[in-house]
Amino acid sequence: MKDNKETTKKDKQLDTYRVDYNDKALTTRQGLKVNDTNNSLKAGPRGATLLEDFLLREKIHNFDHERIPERIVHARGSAAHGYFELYESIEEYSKAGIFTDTARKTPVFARFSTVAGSKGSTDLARDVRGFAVKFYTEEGTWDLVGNNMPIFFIQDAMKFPDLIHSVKPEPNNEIPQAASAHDTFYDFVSLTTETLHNHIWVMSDRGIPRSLRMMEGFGIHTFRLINKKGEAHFVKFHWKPKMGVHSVTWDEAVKISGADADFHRRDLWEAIDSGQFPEWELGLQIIPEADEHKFDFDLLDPTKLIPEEMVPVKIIGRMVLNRNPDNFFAETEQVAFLPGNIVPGIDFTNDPLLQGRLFSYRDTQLSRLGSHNFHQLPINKSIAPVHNNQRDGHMQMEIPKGNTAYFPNSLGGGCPYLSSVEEGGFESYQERIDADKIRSRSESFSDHFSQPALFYRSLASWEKNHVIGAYSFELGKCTHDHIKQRMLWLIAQIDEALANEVAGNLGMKVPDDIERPINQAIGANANVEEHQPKKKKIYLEESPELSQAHTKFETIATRKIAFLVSDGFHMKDFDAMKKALEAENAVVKIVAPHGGTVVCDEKMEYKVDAAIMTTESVLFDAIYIPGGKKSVAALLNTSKFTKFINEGFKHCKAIAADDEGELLIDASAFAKYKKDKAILINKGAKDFIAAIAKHRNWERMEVAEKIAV
Ligand code: HDD
Repeated sequence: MKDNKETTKKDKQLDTYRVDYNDKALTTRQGLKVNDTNNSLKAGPRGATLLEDFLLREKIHNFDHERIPERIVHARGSAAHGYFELYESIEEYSKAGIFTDTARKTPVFARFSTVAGSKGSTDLARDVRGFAVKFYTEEGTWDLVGNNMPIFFIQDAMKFPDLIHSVKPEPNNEIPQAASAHDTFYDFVSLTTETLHNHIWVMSDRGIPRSLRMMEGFGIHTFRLINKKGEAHFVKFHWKPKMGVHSVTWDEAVKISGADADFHRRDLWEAIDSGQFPEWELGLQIIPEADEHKFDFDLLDPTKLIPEEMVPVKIIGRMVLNRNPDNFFAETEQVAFLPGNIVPGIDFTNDPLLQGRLFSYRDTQLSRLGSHNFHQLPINKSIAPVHNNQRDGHMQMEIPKGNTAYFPNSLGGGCPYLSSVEEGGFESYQERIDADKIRSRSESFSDHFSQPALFYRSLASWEKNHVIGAYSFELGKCTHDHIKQRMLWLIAQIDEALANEVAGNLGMKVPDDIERPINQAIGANANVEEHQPKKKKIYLEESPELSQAHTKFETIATRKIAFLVSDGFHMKDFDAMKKALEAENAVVKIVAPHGGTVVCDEKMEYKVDAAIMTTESVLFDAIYIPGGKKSVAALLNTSKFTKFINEGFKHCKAIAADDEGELLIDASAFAKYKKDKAILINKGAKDFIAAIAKHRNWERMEVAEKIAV
């Protein structure tokens, strides 16, 4: 492994907890050396087993308690260590050390997750992805707990349990796992129009990323930055992946879930392990306080984004993930993110979703991790020193000295002492509030259609087709017609053509009108028409930044290319292509009719990476078939190779062949589409590399859909 030699302060701290079992004797938990861990203590070889057996009791007792409750949402996750570094100080906006000191490398731990599925569910579920980053800053820990979509489903934390109960498996039979395509979710969505914006993002390609390394991250809420003078600016946080934003198709997602349910986890692990460190740039949308009411939507409404064309994203630094965890449980499972963890220079706003989160995360760690001392676990421990009068409780790991545990005190010399703002003491932003206490929602939160419509308008035609497919699949899985009808009517408020396409696939018609969903959030007595105007506001015709067609297509690093070969393949073709791809840091894998080795026409032996029966086309980004009569004849003899390339074509991937390799294409379902610009026969490595960098040839989609595999 190409490890990053620089160790951060956090890494040094973790090192004091790491235990290496190499060359060590097996012991009990008390350090007693053990001479037999295979047999229990018995009265005679055939028993009875004796209660005295403390070795048996300790081993079984520990095993019985190995599991902790999984996270109530975001249970399935993968994480890595790394660092954040700042390109330029933004001291005019924030006094946070992480945003002013360009000499620092702030250690981070980032965890990516799906939302609905259990800990052991597939990575490729259609879902939002969590994007949580723990910054171990010199001034204390800052957690930016976001998602890969810039908006959320609901506007008020009060609705979170309802949202999650509707999407999770249904309570009577615990079906379906890691899937939103069921009645209860659409019952809720169709009655809660504020969900439509986040929902259409999930229906888009953003809901099925190619890799955790190829998705954006967003802080979602509007936060505040505070500078040294105490002045505030509103801010939205963005993570922009260096590799661009790329996705798989739904057909691939379904098949990957069967072929390799750990596809994203493995991809992240292998990239870091091979020294191809994933990287994101941190960007800010900064809004002066004076502009708070300048927009057609409310900055405090987490179901709204600020189009980048209206407020550009200012790139200020980068995060690099360069080290895999040593232990999944101790690090990835025990890490506890709290949106309430902030540092001087960053502050909250009155976004009602954010305010509720400030309670929920600390609370949930208690049932998950079992003790309010979870901040002392190595992965959660701050690198800034911790001194306070909070005491005791389950699993206290420290030994606070002295006889005072209160403030003020004189017996302890007044310690631990308070810090002024100048000395780094945290002070909340002094926002003036003069209001009645009411249980209600602001009128400014009531437009639920304009932004999903903007999102849909901004997509490329192939992205729109994917959205149609996703809605059709999801609603097709619902069993109640009245739920489907409500959804169709609502989709029509976003885009009528979209709703008509989906209705056609469902064998239904878009209803002219429906019994209006009474949005409980706004109030049962509210005039729904007035609050959710059928006529959408168009404050921007399109926002190109929302489409993946405008992402980066610069690199093929870490892309996986399947080389289909059998004995007798042309070594010259093979070696030249492999060398060219590996020079770009792509990963070449030999797929052959059998495991073991294959022999080329020059009698050299090559190790097979995967026998065809153990792998699938959906696990690769592109396919290459070198020449060699005998080799290609063997591929033609094993029908799964034809299926392999048919699927590659269907999923719009680049396919290259040299010499006799073309015969496999001639035998495929797409033989008549050889002129496709990502089918490269005897074209050399350069064109193949360019086609792989494009991720997919989406222009092929119309014919690709006709390929039956
Ligand atoms: Fe949440 C976990 C992201 C709203 C309650 N949430 C959790 C994680 C992410 C998010 C990424 C996993 C963190 C990890 O890797 O450990 N959640 C969000 C975003 C939201 C959001 C971006 C809206 C903008 N969440 C939200 C609300 C509530 C919660 C409104 C409750 C009122 N979320 C939780 C939780 C979890 C959680 C139940 C489960 C595990 C945990 O906190 O640590 O407290």
